[in-house]
Amino acid sequence: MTKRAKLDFICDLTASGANAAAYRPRSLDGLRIADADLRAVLEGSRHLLFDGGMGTMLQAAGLEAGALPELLCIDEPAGVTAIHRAYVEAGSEVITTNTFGANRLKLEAEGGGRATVEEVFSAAVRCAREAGARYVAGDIGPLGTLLRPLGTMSFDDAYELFAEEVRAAVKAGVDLFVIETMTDLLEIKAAVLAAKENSDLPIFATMTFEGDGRTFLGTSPEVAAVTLDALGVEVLGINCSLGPAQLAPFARRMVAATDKPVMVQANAGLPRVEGGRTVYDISPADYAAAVETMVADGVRVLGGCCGTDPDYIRLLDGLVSSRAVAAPPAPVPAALTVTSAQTLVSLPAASHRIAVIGERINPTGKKRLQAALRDGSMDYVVGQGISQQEQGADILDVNVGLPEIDEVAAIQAAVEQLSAATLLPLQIDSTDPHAVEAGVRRYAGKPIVNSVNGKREVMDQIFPLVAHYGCDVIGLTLDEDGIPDTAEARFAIAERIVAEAARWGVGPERILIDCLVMTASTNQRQVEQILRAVSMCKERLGVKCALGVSNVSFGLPARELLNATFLSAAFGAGLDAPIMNPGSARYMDAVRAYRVLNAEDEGSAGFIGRYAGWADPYKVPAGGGAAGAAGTAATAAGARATGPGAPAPADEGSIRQLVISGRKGDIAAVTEGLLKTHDPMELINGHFIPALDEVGERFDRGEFFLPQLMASAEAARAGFDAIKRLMPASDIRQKGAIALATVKGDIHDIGKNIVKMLLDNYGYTVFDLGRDVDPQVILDTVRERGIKLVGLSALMTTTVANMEETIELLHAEAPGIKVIVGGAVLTPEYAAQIGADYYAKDAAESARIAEEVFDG
Ligand code: B1M
Repeated sequence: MTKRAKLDFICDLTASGANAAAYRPRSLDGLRIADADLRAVLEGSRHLLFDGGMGTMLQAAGLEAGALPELLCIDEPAGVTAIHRAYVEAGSEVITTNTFGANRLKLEAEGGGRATVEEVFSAAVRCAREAGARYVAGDIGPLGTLLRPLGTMSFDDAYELFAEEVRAAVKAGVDLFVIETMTDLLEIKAAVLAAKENSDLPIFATMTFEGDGRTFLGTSPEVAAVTLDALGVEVLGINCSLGPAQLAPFARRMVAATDKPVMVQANAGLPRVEGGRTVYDISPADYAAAVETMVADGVRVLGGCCGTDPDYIRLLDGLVSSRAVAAPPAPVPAALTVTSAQTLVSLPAASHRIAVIGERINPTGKKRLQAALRDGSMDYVVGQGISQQEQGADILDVNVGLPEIDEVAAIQAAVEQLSAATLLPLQIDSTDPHAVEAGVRRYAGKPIVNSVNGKREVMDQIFPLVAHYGCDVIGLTLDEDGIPDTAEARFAIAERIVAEAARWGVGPERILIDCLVMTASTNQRQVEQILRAVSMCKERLGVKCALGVSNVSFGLPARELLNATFLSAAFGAGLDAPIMNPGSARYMDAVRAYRVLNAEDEGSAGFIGRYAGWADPYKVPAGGGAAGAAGTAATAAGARATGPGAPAPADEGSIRQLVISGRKGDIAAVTEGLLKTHDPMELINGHFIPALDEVGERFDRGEFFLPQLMASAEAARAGFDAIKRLMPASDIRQKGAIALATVKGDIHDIGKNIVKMLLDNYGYTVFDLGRDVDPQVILDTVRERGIKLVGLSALMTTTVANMEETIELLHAEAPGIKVIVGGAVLTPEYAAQIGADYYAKDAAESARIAEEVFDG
């Protein structure tokens, strides 16, 4: 039986303490490590040499890969073994099995179900062993399909596919795993957990970065290093995509972010197609020279990826022939680190830095949020996340616990959707360990768990989860006797929490102690005790401190004034992470001002940018007189407040804002309101499209990543749906039939859908063939329906070639057909060049052209 059969199973056993073994802190002693040399590698004192590319070698050997190269392990074992052997002879200590795509999905879809996962791994390991491999690495590549929310596959299904590979590899006798070429942090997390929970072998895990230093989904080398390290992999690093010289700066950044050994398997450069063959430009000598600098920078595990062959490996063997590491790298300075797939928040142990934890996603006392959670709607939760990000939060607390809802399901949905719509790391907040596990397990990043406390039962439930999933944790200073009154007694509980955490391998740098704020109206003398407790914990335990700030003012007037004053005092006592409403301009003023005084805002640049020209409500009027009255202050602060409760302003500006921030929940109502006074096409051309353009520009500048592009597209689509519902139907029907499609390889369909909406409205019968449409499907439709006019859309330079191919096919096979092309990437000249009959710059133009074709 596997260690993880089902989520409840793990949690329930953990709750009773019986499953502690499944969650024991990962250490080298608990692993099955082939020999002392491999152990030395994992300890960072020895180099290790992998092999190089497999695909290019298969081609060079004349082995026809057919549908899936992995099947060659069964069909052509001698050929695969010969390639492995060439690498062994060149010096490779690790041979990677030819199983990159050997998951059930691919074996069924592309391999025709000819072999099972077990059969492929068994044959692959046999090939590697027969070649004389010293160590055999079970190779696991991406599943080839996107995980939710970007794609359709669930985390749990991805996990199960990877677990099948892991079990098959273990049965076949691998010595370690190499999980590689991953671009999605959530997918690599599923693979790592599958390896960790279904084997006791070392895990090597690498991600693939683009030239801008981010993976396809926006993960940086630092985020990858911190998250994979926290998950417990033994070796982490980079593979594929670029040559070693281009990857060297990324490798350096990884080495600076983790104490684990770093591995790099670069390509022999970016692949180019020349005369129908894929070629790589970097020679073995140049490759080795670039790898040498990486070795000097602290990279410990070497090898090659696409385009490399035994000649490259032979030179790398020469580079690290003694295998002894020249000098141990300096340890990475301790810090509390929290990540999302795109963002790293780091609070160094050696200095005082502030991270604001947004508290608004918590149903306590919030009727709208409670109602949304009861309805199962996450739009409001996502809106709160986006607002807090815009207001300056660094981390989002996520609490969706209501007695009458399924909290496990709700937290999964909230985590999934917040990860898609915001860039901020999350803090999973629940008193139910099942909900905590459901949230942290499926989160693409290293979250904070809120919270553990000094109660034995709670520590037994929460620390195993924190250890297993590599999280940070908030420790509350309360225990079976409640919250103590004195600073000393609070400190004593914190000390117990830190000691228990150590048993689970969770060091003080991963802990935030919350000394629990009491209200000044009933416990006035406690405020000083709380601040003293913060100072004691900071100075003596080496932890960071969090506080829920606003409790201090319950029952008193001018709460924001008291809270902001307390916040400043708490910063002085050492508070690192206030849990607060970033929508309060007053609190954020205090945070930004403190960041200047704390030398955190270097050169006060952030402060000056924000406050230069600020109309200070307390400014003494010229000529003397009293300082601003409280009323003035409240008005001024209110004017700047962008609190989450504030309704979305119903003007054109808000369409732009709603699309850019990806709020699909509010956009329909705002659009409907504007349609009362605006022409639909004016809204589309004047507001929606410029907003999408701005999103595209931010994406270009690297300020936005794919999840945000997606969220904006969905918001725009929700607005267009509202326009479509309300657009007056045209009187004239059935003027002619038109087929519309976004061309093969391109999934952008917003523009095409607008064109369809307008042409429908002009009375044409539109056959919308969707997006990513094969030329043959368009031709078949044209023939079946006797269509005279086709509209093609393409938005990427890479898909214009497919547009040209479609036009050629239509003109050749359906004489007399007319083709209109459109899409932001096209120009009239280019349209003519690829053989289009018409170019439409926008939807209105396509209606004019249709009129010419049918009536003209
Ligand atoms: Co993508 N994307 N995107 N994207 N995306 C662009 C196009 C991009 C320019 C952004 C950028 O880098 N600045 C860039 C292309 C770069 C290039 O090749 N030159 C890009 C990229 C790179 C990508 C990905 C590769 C990102 C990645 O994964 N790393 C990926 C590609 C996936 C694929 O297609 N294989 C990708 C994915 C996505 C989302 C899924 C997240 C989403 C699309 C959602 C969807 O469409 N369902 C998306 C979005 C939203 C955009 C931007 C931001 C907006 C596109 C849009 O809808 N514009 C875009 C940046 C930009 O264009 N500013 C960008 C508004 C739309 C109304 O305009 O389609 O031009 P448009 O339509 C107009 C006219 O052109 C004309 O009428 C329309 C209405 O007036 N028209 C026709 C269009 N088709 C017509 C057909 C006709 C007539 C008129 O026939 C009769």
